[in-house]
Amino acid sequence: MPVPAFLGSGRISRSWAALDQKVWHRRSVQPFAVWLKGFNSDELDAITACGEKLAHEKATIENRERLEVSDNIRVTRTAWIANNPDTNWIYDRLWRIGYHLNQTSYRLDLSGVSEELQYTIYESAEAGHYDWHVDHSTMTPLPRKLSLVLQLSDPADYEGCALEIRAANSVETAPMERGTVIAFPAYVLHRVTPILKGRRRSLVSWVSGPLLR
Ligand SMILES: O=C(O)CCC(=O)C(=O)O
Ligand SMILES: [Fe+2]
Repeated sequence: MPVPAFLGSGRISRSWAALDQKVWHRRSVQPFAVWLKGFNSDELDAITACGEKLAHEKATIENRERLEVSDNIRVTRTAWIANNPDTNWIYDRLWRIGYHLNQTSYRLDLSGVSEELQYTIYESAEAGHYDWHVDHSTMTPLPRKLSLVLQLSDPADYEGCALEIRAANSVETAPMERGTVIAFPAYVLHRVTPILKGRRRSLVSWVSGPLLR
């Protein structure tokens, strides 16, 4: 899938203040921002090994301030990667990537990654998926402002299971290349379409900050 030119990754050579009004407008309305090759294959293997060692639980959704399993909305296995000296490098990298993408795209007021990282598994055997939802929630310790999704799987290892983000009048598919980080504001509607073949893994992280006002 061709990636639009404005979604390119790499070093930010100019500060956001230097963006002219047109460029700023184009960047601020994009439904998601992308950082290609955020992690190399050894690092992705290490994250996957770390996630595989954990106990995987059936994922829940939030309904009236309670967490519940709801198969018609979400069939996913999840585990939580805690922040410790062995895993801190993953938190650090995600924060740096999220920070830079936010500077050039959304300019939300962010303070850091304050929740554990969600290691996520979609299995074709159970038709894993996650229907339209937003990540913003009143139940998290701090407001989720920016969602980050790291593609841990090679797209050759599965079919379906596309991360789709709702734009104004269209639905956009996020890039699937292994190592890509996709960022979008936590109140933006998104979904993961049913997995048809194989297994897909992702790492989801939320960057939080002061209350929206
Ligand atoms: O796995 C993905 O691509 C996204 C998952 C997601 O939206 C979530 O867990 O909130
Ligand atoms: Fe989500």
